[in-house]
Amino acid sequence: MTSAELFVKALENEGVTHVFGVPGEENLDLLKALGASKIRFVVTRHEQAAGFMAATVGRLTGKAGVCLSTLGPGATNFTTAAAYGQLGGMPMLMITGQKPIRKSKQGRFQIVDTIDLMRPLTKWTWQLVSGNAVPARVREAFRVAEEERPGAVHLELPEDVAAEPAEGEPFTVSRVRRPVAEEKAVAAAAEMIEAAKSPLLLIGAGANRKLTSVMLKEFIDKTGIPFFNTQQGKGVVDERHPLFMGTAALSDNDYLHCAIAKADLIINVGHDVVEKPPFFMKPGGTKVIHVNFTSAKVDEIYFPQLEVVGDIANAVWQLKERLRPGAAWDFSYFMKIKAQLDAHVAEHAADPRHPLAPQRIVADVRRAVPEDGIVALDNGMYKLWFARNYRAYAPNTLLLDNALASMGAGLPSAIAAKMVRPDKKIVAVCGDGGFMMNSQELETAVRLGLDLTVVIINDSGFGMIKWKQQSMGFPNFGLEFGNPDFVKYAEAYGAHGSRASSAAEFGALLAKALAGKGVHLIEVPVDYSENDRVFTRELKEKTCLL
Ligand SMILES: Cc1ncc(C[n+]2csc(CCOP(=O)(O)OP(=O)(O)O)c2C)c(N)n1
Ligand SMILES: [Mg+2]
Repeated sequence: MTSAELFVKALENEGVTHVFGVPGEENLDLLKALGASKIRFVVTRHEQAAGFMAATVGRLTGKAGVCLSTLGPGATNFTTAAAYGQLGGMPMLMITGQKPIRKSKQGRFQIVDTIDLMRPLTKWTWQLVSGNAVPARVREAFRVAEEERPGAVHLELPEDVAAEPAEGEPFTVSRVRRPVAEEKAVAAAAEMIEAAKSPLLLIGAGANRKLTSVMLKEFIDKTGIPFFNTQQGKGVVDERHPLFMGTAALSDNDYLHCAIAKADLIINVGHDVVEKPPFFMKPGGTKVIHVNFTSAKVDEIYFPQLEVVGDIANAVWQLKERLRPGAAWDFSYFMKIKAQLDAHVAEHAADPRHPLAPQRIVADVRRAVPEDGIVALDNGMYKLWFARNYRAYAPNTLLLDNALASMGAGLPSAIAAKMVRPDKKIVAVCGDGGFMMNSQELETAVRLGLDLTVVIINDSGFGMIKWKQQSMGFPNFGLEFGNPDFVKYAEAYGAHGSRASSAAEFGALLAKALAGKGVHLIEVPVDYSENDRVFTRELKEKTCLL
């Protein structure tokens, strides 16, 4: 047995089903071992895409997704995906090759210090120097990647180490129960919530765990406390719930912020400060109870007054068991704001204009996608519209990145979602900018025979930055580009291409694509004048209801 074969045995032992990547000659022993295993090796057309796919597998399954690249340029191409997994709290393992470490005929050709390169981007990075260390290092890699808070890890397997004989068996995967919140902390939190007048529950990314989602629903139903979420907390509790107050896609000035300003206490379950702030704390303002696996990272805008640290699902359950309705609880103002927000979100949902209003695009996608269908967003202006206006009905049904907020992940994450959730309808929503950053993966999707719909929102520019530029009063400069003919582009890959030539046609094309086989690309032109009208003017100028 070679170290490479033992490595693959260890991956199998961890339950790995897919490895995504672009191999180089330094990976050939590992590739051979993968070829002989049950694990599916998925060739991608860029390492960054392979990394986004591995991170998405981790996000959807809770088990580290795995990707593979060569040394030097392959490893440097992994860096954005490493940051994506790391900031996004998605467990992933990156494996890179390296020239032989004992004796190399190639001098320093292609060599960068990949271990040091990965250090600031991962939870753990390690070079294997002996085959016999494989079982321990692989187990440690998975343990670290999957442990709260999850993230990226990296192992370097040099060419000579991969080829050498190795002995041993993979380590048994141990089951760990997380420590639970201390009873006194829970009692103090319950007391604070009971004494509040208008408490509000915030659901963040860390609450996106199966059991937590169930507990939160019970907590809300029992207490009647209204809730809102962060972008990465979307869908943890069904957003059709009558107590759902919206998503904090903006940090301030949204309708939701009227409610936040009126709340005297926010019970923050699982929010991670790596996300764009859902609101700004002010000294002497609304108090916050931090409920999370780990203690709060404090800064100028986040300094909770009480912390309940431990397994989140258990903490929410303990709180639910203990809480009695507060004598002064009054949620009537929140319900007024909810009605106002719901009416605002419904505006323009059937707007007939062409190019389409972003609100119409969101509403049409929601109408077309089944309850458990998954929408994977790339990063651009439409992400704000989806985060505010799209109602997610189940956990992980709106995959967006509000941590690194990198362009280019929409299509790769949709591909990965389809691979681990083959029974679900999957739609990637990308801007014309972000799509073109990894559009080569259309070939991967077609080659894999996936049924996938890709929506491209076309404004011939970097719309999000154009909106910011405009709202700063700067002249329009440096943010516009031309696009390929997207219909022909799709067809060149063997995908189906179409263009929405009217507002009504968009919904029809979506329905057809979702019912059909193969990869469907739908180009939809967007009218981004709504960005300025709603975000810069309407929201900033409105005053909160009394
Ligand atoms: C890799 C990367 N580069 C740059 C940015 C900065 N950025 C954020 S949104 C955006 C524009 C995105 O354009 P597009 O994908 O066309 O979406 P649109 O905003 O036009 O809808 C840019 C350049 C980023 N987030 N990620
Ligand atoms: Mg654009």
